[in-house]
Amino acid sequence: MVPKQWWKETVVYQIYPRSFQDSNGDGIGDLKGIVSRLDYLQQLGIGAIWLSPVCKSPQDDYGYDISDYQDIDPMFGSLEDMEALIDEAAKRNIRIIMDLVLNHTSDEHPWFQEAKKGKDNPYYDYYVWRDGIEGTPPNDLGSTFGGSAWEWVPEIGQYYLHLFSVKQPDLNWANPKVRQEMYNMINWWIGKGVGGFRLDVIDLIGKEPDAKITGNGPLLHEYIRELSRETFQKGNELLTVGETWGATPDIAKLYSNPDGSEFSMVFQFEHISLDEQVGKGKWDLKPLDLMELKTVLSKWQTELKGEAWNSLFWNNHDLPRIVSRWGNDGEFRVESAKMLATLLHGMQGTPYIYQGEELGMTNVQYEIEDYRDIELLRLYRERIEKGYTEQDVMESIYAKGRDNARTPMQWNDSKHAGFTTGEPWIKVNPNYTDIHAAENVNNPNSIFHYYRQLIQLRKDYEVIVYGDYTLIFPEHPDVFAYKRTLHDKQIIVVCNFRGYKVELPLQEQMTESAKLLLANYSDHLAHNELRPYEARMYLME
Ligand code: TEU
Ligand code: CA
Repeated sequence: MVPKQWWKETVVYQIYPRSFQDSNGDGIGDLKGIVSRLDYLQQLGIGAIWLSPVCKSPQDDYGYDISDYQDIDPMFGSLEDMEALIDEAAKRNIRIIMDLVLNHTSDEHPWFQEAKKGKDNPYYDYYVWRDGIEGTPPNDLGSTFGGSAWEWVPEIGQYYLHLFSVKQPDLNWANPKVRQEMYNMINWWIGKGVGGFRLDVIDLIGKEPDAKITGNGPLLHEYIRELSRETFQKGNELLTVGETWGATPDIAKLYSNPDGSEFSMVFQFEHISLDEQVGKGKWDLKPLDLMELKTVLSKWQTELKGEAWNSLFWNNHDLPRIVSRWGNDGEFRVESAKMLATLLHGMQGTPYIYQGEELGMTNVQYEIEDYRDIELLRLYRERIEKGYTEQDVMESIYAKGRDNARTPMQWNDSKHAGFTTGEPWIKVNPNYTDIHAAENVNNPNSIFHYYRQLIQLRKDYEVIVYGDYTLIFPEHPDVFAYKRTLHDKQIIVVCNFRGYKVELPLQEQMTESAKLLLANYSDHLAHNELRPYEARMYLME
């Protein structure tokens, strides 16, 4: 019996399979490798694994370009390996969340191979085709990965839309046949026993390209409600999380309406964009303003309360590693990694841990030829051609390149960090000799055990799951602090975001009964000051 809304009380771990654990020495992570690491994840205490795509794919966008939704790419294993993973995870009370890429397929998907044979082909309308205008694209819609979002196909005499790479043609969700194909495929996976789905760029399926509308299109929620009715609601308490870059709290109340009509929750990215120059996108940086972070995260905590459900994350396979981004990956790497974890895991919502975050894995600085991601390699070419200096471009790549998250998981200090016995598809971060799982698991004061304790506290104290959120010390320029209240219990979380000691009149918020639940310094000074990146969680009852 699956507990009702179990997904509110669990912590999800994201695996990027290609970089997690290789089992056959080809340098690429695979499903059997994941099975071999389930005991490690069970020890951490997580209840679900979000698996980045493992379906058949030419790997142009490393699996987010799918050519067969109902088969596993041989580089990751077989359908039997997938079924074994689902079963072995279930034995450890861990559910598998599949990554569904419904907005686009690979151009090597049979549907697209058929579609481009001619306008009279039954699959032509599975995709978005438009006439050009005097030999130019229909409009100036751009691809996320650079260049035009329109690609000319001479055999058809038209352009097709691709909001991502040219090898990722957008599906035409206005076509009921496309929607039904997707529903059939999802129900097939539900039948395999998956515990839920992550929906890749799902806010784009309502696009209206002629009006240059991509996210939050007029029919978006109609499509999502049909999708949910035809699939998720037929499953057994599935965790469904939509990736919605353009979500606001009001839109999120539709996406994660408690009536279950759409998703369990969404990934919103407002906090993730706070160190980007306004209107300039991810590559042009500005320092994080802590007051903005406090305002944004508090807004999402308070505005969704009782009406929708938050996801909580710092990292994923597209984002730089948080300890390098907003912590300190040098002198205070361990303290700041624990501080950032405390801030997130004390909040209302379902926390997500990205592989290696629980070890304090850091960003990397490689030579351009050692990078693999289509997005950053295109940025490099484009900006060098535009005359940017190599140093400027590399600084952006070091800070925000997606490969920061995709270097292999660091298991131990043996060759290639125990990730593979072969040559890894991408270099292992050279700091693996100091930062790896074996050291963490054997060290009770490690970041791993700190995350394990945070996960356990969420299981032990329902005030962490269901308590009301209140920001405290809102004006403090260096500290992010809040309290959670449920009936007669209160949690207080205080986090120093700075690399120096700060004063904090904490006793104003404390009662005599205050009990320290967790701290990232083994000894504690007086209540009224916090050391560099110091974090504490108190219980009052
Ligand atoms: O990402 C959506 C997306 O827009 C991101 O690619 C984001 O814009 C970019 O990473 C910013 O640097 C999803 C997947 O998470 C991503 O891995 C895929 O590349 C993309 O969709 C296309 O499927
Ligand atoms: Ca392998």
